[in-house]
Amino acid sequence: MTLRLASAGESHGPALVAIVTGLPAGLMLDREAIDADLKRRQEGYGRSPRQRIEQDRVEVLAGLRHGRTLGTPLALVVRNRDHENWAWGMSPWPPDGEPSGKGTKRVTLPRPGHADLAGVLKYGHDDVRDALERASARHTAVHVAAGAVAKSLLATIGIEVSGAVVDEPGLQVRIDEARADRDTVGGVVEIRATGVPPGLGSYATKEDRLDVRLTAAVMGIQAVKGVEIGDGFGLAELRGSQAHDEIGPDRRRTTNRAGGIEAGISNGEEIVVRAAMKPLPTLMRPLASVDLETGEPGQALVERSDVAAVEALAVVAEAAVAWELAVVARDKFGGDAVVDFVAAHRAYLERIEWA
Ligand code: EPS
Repeated sequence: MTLRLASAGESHGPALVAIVTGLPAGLMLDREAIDADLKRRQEGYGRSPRQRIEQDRVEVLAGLRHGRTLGTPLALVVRNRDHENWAWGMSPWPPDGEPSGKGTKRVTLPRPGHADLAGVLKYGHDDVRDALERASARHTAVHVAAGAVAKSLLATIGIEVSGAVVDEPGLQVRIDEARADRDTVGGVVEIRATGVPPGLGSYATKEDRLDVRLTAAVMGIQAVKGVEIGDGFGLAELRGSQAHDEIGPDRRRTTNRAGGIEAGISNGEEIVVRAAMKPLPTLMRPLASVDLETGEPGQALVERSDVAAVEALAVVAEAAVAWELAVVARDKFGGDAVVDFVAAHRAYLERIEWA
């Protein structure tokens, strides 16, 4: 049974939605745990005033009864509370009445670093808003909700995933300084997964490789420009004798430079994924751009924005890693009911004699 996720939603549209298929029946979901992850994503120093408007909560429209999955598609919704201020500008249907609220004026000044310019060229839009709304990181909210569902599934087989900003004592000061300069900053996050048995993912095809799946998922998050597994780029500077993790008599490693993945397969050690986030592209002191309507030089669109969202990235990347691990775990252990999934995992650990 393949676990799949499809999502839709614009930043200031009515809602963000996700459909999850391939979950086993009988998985208990905890609404508070999902909402706690949504809250964590909204917190963090340096976020935009938008976060005072949104209070993200998950709604479930299908696939769940009394907190237990039915083995049918799970439909998740996170509403955009800000939509009421954009009801005319972001109306899915031609709006009634005179233009009012936000998003009524055409945007023609693309921001360097955002989807704006390539987006309008590619899709033939004449309003940059038509590109930026979906490219916005707002829709990561519903992916965090799906990631929380994935974490519930992984918990049944003892896998835990957690993300954090890589220890940077000066981050708050860096954010304050950037805000004072009307600028933005990025940062680095690290995701760790414990309890992953050897044998998730495969060297058989490129698509099956766990490192391909994890790096693609994390690279797919807005503003991520680099992803590494384990010691990643640092390994290039070492000799083989220093770079690899030797195998002890218990088949465990004394080091974990590979970040828990060798040849595209988990090796039983902690999985470690790191991601670098670029400084966010919406600047209060805008960069040079061109007016797409007049062809005149101009300054990029200035919108309310985050100064930094690196703490949010830690939560979003945690969800992405959890999601991919859940996909490969579903591929390996299958099962229509969660008890079948758990039993297949137990039988596998017994076969490989892995405690
Ligand atoms: C974003 C721009 C800002 C952020 C948004 C991501 O949106 P707004 O223009 O409404 O202030 O706040 O992030 C979120 C809304 C969120 O919930 O994370 C962008 O351009 O990517």
